[in-house]
Amino acid sequence: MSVTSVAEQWVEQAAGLTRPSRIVWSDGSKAEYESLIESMLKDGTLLPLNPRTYPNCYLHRSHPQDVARTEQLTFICTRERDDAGPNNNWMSPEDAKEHAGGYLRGAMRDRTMWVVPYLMGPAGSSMNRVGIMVTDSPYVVASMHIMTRVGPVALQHMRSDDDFVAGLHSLADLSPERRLILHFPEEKLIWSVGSGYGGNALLGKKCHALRIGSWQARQEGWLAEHMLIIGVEDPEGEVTYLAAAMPSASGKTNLSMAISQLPGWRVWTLGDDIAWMHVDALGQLRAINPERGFFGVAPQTSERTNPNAMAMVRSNTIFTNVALTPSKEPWWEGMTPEPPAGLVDWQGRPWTPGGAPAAHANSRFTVLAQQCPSIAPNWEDPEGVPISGIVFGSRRTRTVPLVSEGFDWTHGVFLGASMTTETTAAITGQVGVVRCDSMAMLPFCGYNMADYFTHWLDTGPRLARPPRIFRVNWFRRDAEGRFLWPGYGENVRVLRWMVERIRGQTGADETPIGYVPSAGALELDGLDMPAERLRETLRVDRDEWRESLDETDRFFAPFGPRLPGQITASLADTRRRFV
Ligand code: GTP
Ligand code: SPV
Ligand code: MN
Repeated sequence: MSVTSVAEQWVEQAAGLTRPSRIVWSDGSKAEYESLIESMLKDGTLLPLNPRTYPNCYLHRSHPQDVARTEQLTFICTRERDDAGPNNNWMSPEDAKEHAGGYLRGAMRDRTMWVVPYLMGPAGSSMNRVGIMVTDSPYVVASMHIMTRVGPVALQHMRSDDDFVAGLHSLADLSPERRLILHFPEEKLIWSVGSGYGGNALLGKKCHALRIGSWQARQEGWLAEHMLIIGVEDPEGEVTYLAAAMPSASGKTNLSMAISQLPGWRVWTLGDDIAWMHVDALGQLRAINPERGFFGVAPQTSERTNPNAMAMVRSNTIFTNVALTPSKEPWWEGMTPEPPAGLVDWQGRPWTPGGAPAAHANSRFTVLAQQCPSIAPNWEDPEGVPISGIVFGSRRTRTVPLVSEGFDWTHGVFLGASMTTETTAAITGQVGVVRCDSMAMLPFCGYNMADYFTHWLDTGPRLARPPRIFRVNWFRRDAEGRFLWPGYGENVRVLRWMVERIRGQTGADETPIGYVPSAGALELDGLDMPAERLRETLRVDRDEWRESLDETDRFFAPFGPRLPGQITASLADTRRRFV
C-alpha cells in the first residue's frame, strides 16, 4: 500500500499524542474483518448470535452512558465564532485542542492504534472523498468496514498528498465528563474522544460526510445533506429519483426501503442517511450515497413495517444494544407483537415485561447496503442519479400535514429552513421536544446556517430544472394519540403523488404553506381511510401554524442580518397568507 508523506506525518503526530503500543494500517480485507471479530469475541466486546438463524451476526453492548450522539459535547472549531453560527457549539481551535489534548494524551497506552483509510462514495466517482482516521476501538474499525470503503481503494482515490480528512478517535475512558466531538473544518480535521457510539465515533458518517462535508460543499458549490436517496419506479418501468431529509430516527431508513402497497409501483434503495449532490454540466442535480452500509434504528423494525430490513439483517450484521432471546437471537420492541420469554435486556440483565424497554430505544443494526433486497442496481454508479424531487420530512404530532409541495425553489428552501420536529432517542436528552431542525441538518451543518440557507438559495438558479420540493409528516396523530396515516409501505402512495406532480399529471390545492393533494389525487385504493380522516391528515390549521411560525421566528432571530432576505420574506409571506 502506498502511503503519502502527509498522511504518515499525521499518523505519527496522532501516535505522539496518544502513545499506542502498536500501529496497524487497516487494509479493509475480509481476513482483517474476521480477525477483528475474533478478537472482539475473545474479549467480550462482541457476543455471538445464533449461527444457524443469524449467521455471522454479533451483538455489541455499548457503555450504558454511551448510547447516542451527544450534541452538547459536539463543537465546530473555526477561527471566527460567527462562522460556526448560533446553530453550533463553538470553541476556538486552540482551546479545543488544549482541552481535548488533555483527554487524548497517552489515551492509547497499551492499545493498538488502527489507521483506517476510507473512501466516501463509489469508486471512480468524481464526487467521492477520502478520509484517514485513527482509532483504538476494534468495534469502530469493523463498523467502518461495513459503513465505508476501507483500505487501498481509499488511498488510490486521493487526488493529492493532502487530499484527505484526518480523524483522530479514542475511546479514552468513555467517560461522558471527558467526551468531546470536535471539528476543525479549516484544517479538514476531526477529533473525537470519549465515545464509541455511532455518529460520535464512526467518523466517516456525521463528522466527515456532513459537518466537514457541508463546509467543503459550500466552498466548492455542492450539497452535503442528511438525506436518503430512492428511485420510485412506475408501472411502465420509469424511475424517478428523490432525495429526502428527515431528522434522526424520523423515517429515512424505512422510507428508503419501503415495499409498495400500490400494484406496479416500487421503491429502489440507493442510500438511507446521507446524500452528496452536485450540479452537473447540464445543470442537473445528481446524488451519490457516500456510505457503503446502513446504521439503522432497530426498534419498531418488523415484518410488517420493514420486511426488507428484516431480511437484510439476517446475516453479516452487527447489532448494538438490542435485547437477546434465550436462543441467542436479537430482539427489540415492535419486532414481534409479544416479547419472547426469557429475554436479556440491552445491558445483559434478565428482563421483566412491563419495565424499561428490553432493547435501547436507539439500538441499531450495522449492515452492508448490498444486503438490502431493494438495493438499486445502479446504487454505486460513479455519476450518481439525477434528482427530480427533494423531500423535507419531520416528526410532528400536530400541525404539519401528511404532504405539501413548495410553490417554487425559494419557497421550498424556506419549507426546509423552517422545519420543526420532535426530538428522538438518537440524541441524548429529552425525547419529544419540538425544535427547529432546518433541512434535518441542525446537528450536522458544519457552519453558520444562515450561510447554509444562502447556499441552498444560490443552488436553485444553477439548475436547469430545479427539483420540486415537498414537505412530509408521517407522524401526525388524532385526538386519541393514534397515527392518522398508516405510514411505512403506504407512504409509497405519497411518493406516487410526488412523481405525478413532477410530471404535471395530478392536481393540488393551494394553501398558505404550499400545495396539498386535491380530492382524489392521492391513490387510496385498498386503504381503509375514511374521507374525514384523510381531511384531518391534510388539514392546515391557522392557529397551529401561527404557533409554529412563532417557533421558526425564535429560531431565526439569533442569525440576525446574516439570514438571507428571501427566507425572512418567505416567513412574512406565509404569515400574511394565514390572515
Ligand atoms: P437515523 O438513522 O437516526 O438518521 O433515523 P432514520 O431517519 O433513518 O429513521 P428510521 O427510518 O430508522 O425510523 C425511526 C423510527 O421511526 C423507527 O422506530 C420507525 O419504526 C419509525 N417510523 C419510520 N417510518 C415511519 C412511518 O411511516 N410511520 C410511523 N408511524 N413510524 C415510522
Ligand atoms: C442519526 O442520528 O442521524 C444517525 C445515527 O443516523 S448516528 O450515526 O449516531 O448519527
Ligand atoms: Mn441519520
